[in-house]
Amino acid sequence: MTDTIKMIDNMENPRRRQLLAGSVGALAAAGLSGWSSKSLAEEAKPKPLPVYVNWKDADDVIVHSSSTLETRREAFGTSVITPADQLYIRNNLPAPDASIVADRDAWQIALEGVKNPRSLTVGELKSMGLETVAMVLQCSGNGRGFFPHKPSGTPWTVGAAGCTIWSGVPVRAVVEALGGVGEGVRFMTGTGGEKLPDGIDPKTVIVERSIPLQAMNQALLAWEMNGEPVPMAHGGPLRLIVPGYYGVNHIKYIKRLALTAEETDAKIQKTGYRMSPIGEKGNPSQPSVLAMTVKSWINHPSGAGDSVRAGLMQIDGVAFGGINGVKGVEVSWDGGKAWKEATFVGPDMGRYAWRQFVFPVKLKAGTYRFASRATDSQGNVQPEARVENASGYSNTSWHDHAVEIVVS
Ligand SMILES: Nc1nc2c(c(=O)[nH]1)N[C@H]1C(S)=C(S)[C@@H](COP(=O)(O)O)O[C@H]1N2
Ligand SMILES: [Mo]
Repeated sequence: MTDTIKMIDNMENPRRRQLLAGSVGALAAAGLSGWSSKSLAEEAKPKPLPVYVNWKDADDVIVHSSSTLETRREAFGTSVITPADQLYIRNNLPAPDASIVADRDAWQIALEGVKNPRSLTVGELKSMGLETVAMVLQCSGNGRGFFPHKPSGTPWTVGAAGCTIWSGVPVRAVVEALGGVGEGVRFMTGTGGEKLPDGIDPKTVIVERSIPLQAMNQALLAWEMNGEPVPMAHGGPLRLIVPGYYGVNHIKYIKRLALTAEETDAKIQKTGYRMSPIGEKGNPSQPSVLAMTVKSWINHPSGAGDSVRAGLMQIDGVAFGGINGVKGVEVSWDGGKAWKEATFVGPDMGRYAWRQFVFPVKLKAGTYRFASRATDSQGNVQPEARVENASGYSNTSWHDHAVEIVVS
């Protein structure tokens, strides 16, 4: 027992070691021979948090750019729910001004494609129904960093995802209150409330996504995340939540929800977020990035040169089914030759949430390749291979997500 605890203590903060190793590497790469305190400090400095998310935990996130923040792999795993200050950020347009959350209840959303279309305020929505759902919010580009053809876009590894709790009114309750679904409707189309840049065709930049109408059954218009008013950076005052679907479909600061006969012709739908063959541009005949499929990964040890002492150790990670629930997860320590069932720990927060798993293992000195492979409630097994595609979407490959650990 004591040994186990010591072992875990050793692994406690691999991040700090990695940061150190990283800064030395950066110095070497920059070819800095002479020592100067100024260049040392500059080279070691990670990008600062952008102002609109300066409340994030700087130790737990990687700042890729002002519109992309990733949760560090080592930061996951202490609780099922990803705290707001660790959760990733992805903005296709600059984030709106903080003034949009000054009077949250006054925010308006236009409801269209129902029998009685009208605008409603968040204040009004709050009296129309209330449901809560725990779900994995995951960018479709999560895992892009593992694609060998280096797609353009943020090279996320595992941290463009989090498990979050959302509260709001079910979309179907709002639609019913407005007389029900209009004629010929096949899609639910949400529009983001960002101010669009002047002098550009709005269709090329607007965040507007169409989702098959059936997703309406589990969708919410949410004003709370993890028990707090939704932070502006995560879509406050009001966000469309579509459990089981990739992140891009969860429209932040939503200003219009339309039930439509056709998909929007906004670029983000028409040619963006398509599973296009490598070397080809996106087009509407290719599958759009919609429902998520079964996936898991190991968070501790986190790889990246993690060095752990021989003996008994605990492996942990997360597993989720995407549009389905998750049924189980196996772990391999030899790169996927042998597999053993891992144990889920902590609460089961429902079909759309992830579950944490643990796998105690006793290891001799050597190099190991740990992988995890989840199975969903329908028996679908997380695949070994990624589906190759130009933009690096939907990577669920267990092989790509494996971590190499040196035990000494
Ligand atoms: N209005 C709006 N909604 C949006 C986006 C955006 O840029 N604007 N980005 C989408 C993408 S690609 C993702 S992955 C998620 C990111 O959500 P988060 O920043 O709250 O983590 O929001 C989605 N919804
Ligand atoms: Mo995304």
